[in-house]
Amino acid sequence: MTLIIAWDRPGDAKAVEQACRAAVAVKLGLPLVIQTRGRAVYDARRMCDGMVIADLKLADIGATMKSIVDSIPGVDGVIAHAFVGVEGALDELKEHLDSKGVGLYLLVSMSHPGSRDVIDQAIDRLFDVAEKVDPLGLVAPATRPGIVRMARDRFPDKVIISPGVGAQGARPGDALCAGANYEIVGRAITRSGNPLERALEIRRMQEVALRYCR
Ligand code: BMP
Repeated sequence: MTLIIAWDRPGDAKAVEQACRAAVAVKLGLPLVIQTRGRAVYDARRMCDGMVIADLKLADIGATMKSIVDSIPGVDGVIAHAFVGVEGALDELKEHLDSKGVGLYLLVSMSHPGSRDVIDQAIDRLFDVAEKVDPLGLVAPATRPGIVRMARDRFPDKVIISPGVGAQGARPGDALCAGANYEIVGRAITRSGNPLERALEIRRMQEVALRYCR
């Protein structure tokens, strides 16, 4: 399975419950985590069989990131920004998550055009950070497959997860063809009339794309 469902709004619970049958994981957005005061973690566990990743977009000193993580128990993975750097930040977070058996995903580039303003200009330095921290995986944008390809070339063994498919314009399979392991899809599924059917359709489109690009 190559699909991760992005669940960002409490009102999308029913859609997520249906669609997650076709997905390997559910990524919980920060608005959802805040609005449900963390209860979405338990709801996702109850509704879906796959992994639960909290997209907390951590970007702070180590002590604060650790305390944020501790306030959202029960997840399999969390997402943090690579740009905060290693010493006193991601080194402490990684050690803390390792002790809890929670996977770290480092975000090295974003799917919106403004990522080019600052983040993408420092992509090599962000890759250096990722190399030092040694996370379980990386977040890289499906909307810019060239960056996914760079990430895959530099990190042959990391799990790469890619948002931006559907509502943000990337096509199913664009990031997979560039080397991502999973594509993250939210609104294109949660706002469709038949979320499970749409998720299965996206998976079929991924398979077709992979057949032609590999
Ligand atoms: P959608 O498929 O509805 O555009 O949702 C994408 C999800 O991925 C949202 O939860 C968004 O916050 C997240 N995301 C993103 O779109 N771009 C990034 O660079 C990083 C993200 O986590």
